[in-house]
Amino acid sequence: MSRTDSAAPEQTGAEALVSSLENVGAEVVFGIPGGAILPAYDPLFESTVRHILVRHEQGAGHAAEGYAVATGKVGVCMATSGPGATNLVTPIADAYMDSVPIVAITGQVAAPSIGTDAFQEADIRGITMPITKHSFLVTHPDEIAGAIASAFHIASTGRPGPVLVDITKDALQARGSFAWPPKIDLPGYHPVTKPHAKQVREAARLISASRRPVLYVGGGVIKGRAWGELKELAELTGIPVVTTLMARGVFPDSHPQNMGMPGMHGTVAAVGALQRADLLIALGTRFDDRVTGKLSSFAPEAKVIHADIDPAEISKNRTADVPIVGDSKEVIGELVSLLKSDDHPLPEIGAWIKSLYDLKKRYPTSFDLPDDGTLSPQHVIKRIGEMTGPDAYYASGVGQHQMWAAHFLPWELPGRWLNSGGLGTMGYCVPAAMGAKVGRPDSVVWGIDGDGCFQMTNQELVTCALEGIPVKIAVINNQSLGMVRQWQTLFYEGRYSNTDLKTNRVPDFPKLAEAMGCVGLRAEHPNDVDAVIDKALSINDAPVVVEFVVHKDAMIWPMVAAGASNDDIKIARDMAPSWAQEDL
Ligand SMILES: Cc1ncc(C[n+]2csc(CCOP(=O)(O)OP(=O)(O)O)c2C)c(N)n1
Repeated sequence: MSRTDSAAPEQTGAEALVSSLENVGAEVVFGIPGGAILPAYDPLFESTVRHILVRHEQGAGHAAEGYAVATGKVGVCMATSGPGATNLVTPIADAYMDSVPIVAITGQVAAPSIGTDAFQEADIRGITMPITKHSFLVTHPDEIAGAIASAFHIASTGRPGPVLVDITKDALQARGSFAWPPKIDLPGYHPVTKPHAKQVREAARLISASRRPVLYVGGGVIKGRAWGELKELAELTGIPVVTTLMARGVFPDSHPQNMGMPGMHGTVAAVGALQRADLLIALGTRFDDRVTGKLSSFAPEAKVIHADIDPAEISKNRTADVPIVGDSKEVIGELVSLLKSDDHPLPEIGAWIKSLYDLKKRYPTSFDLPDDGTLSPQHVIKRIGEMTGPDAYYASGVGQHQMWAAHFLPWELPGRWLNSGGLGTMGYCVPAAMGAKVGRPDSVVWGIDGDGCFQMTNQELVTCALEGIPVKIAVINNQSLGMVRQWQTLFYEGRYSNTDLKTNRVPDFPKLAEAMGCVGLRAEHPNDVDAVIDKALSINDAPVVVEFVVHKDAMIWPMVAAGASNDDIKIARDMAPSWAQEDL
């Protein structure tokens, strides 16, 4: 990029920033102004880019994530220097862990003041270095267009992720030349998308020879938009599929070959399939500890084909027998072509499939209704899904309600599920739902939140009310930090240290909702559930919060205790599945 392009028009850095956002196709920016970023807000006032004024920068970051996940486009958030920037740290880390393409733009103190402990100075680039895919510190107006164009390119290509653009105030104020498109100069950044043909052939050979293969499918297959290829591969070969927390919906739950979600709270069929497999075909997934349990005892008899766009993932946790670096759409597409040819016969897996279908039938995802007339959280979540349908977008917080949502919502379509899988960020739900609704205004967007999580970021409902973003939030109120309480029940002899939120009436969630400009509803009895969901679905001109007062002792099952082997999965307290019946 040239700093002396005489043909380029003169603009301030702030104008260059806004022009760059317009040129790169950004539709919306979630943010809050402040001193260092203030120059940028002046041209933004008249821009075609919509700015949504959030109530907390964490909300801006999660909203950018929600927008990105729901649309497949890059989400943008903006904050001032110092505390504005540090408030973005959690969503940036969240986006990094879950490979979500966002660009975070922060104001920085003027370049000569950097390092002087100037007012609201924070080295946000240094702070976020380990949790960004890349970051820029821009100190000259001529560099802004290139930094923004590069940031969008890096965030959205290869393995997606967050990119920070920190711009000094003097760079925003000074005049410089603006040229679009800028030259993007990223030496060394060439994500590999096309897999190595020899590796794919080797993978096809292993698949042909396998007798107990499993397609272990992660979020990378959604990011690669490879669900069509996945369905073709699964149906061509008959190989059973497990979909991780990040991949729910990439393969329909109603499909007989779908064994469900693997891992700590996975189904018996999914966990059992992985443990007994002789071949894992791992696609866009990272052998997360929540999936593998005790790594040394994970899938002990399996060879591993591991395909991922990020070479750093391959053999990170589990050594791959056949590593494949490439885009999931290309990898799966090429596997399908090979397995259709005579050189690579389809595997003989009839006995394996039959045994897994039996397992799935014997251990379906189910729950018991409380016998004291109180609400079952699982029933509530299931009914929300059944009454709303699979085409809606569903965000969740973190905790028991997240795991129930992962099991009981209708996961039939890809890209409808927004949750914080890697970082496990309480407070993700409300702002992520807001971002999703901004990106998908014609779709129903539900947030399934916990009473604990909701109290971390619910102020973004004010933003939703004022900006005309009619999300629907279900607060699953079990009056406690339920997931932590469950661990205390199981591993700390029921000593409930600091998990009782006492949220039976404080806060009064419907009143809080009304105070924020939303419609507030409540259901306390099983008979109220359908009526209140119906009512929520009928309101489309305001955000709705529905409090469901549920039984506080409901637990999420199945469960593999932290650090335990997946072989020790329990279907209820002290109840293990009867593996003896599995003769594989
Ligand atoms: C920011 C943050 N703080 C703490 C935790 C630890 N944590 C995980 S789940 C959970 C409880 C969540 O409670 P709630 O939102 O009521 O959901 P529930 O488990 O009851 O469904 C806590 C405290 C976390 N994941 N994130």
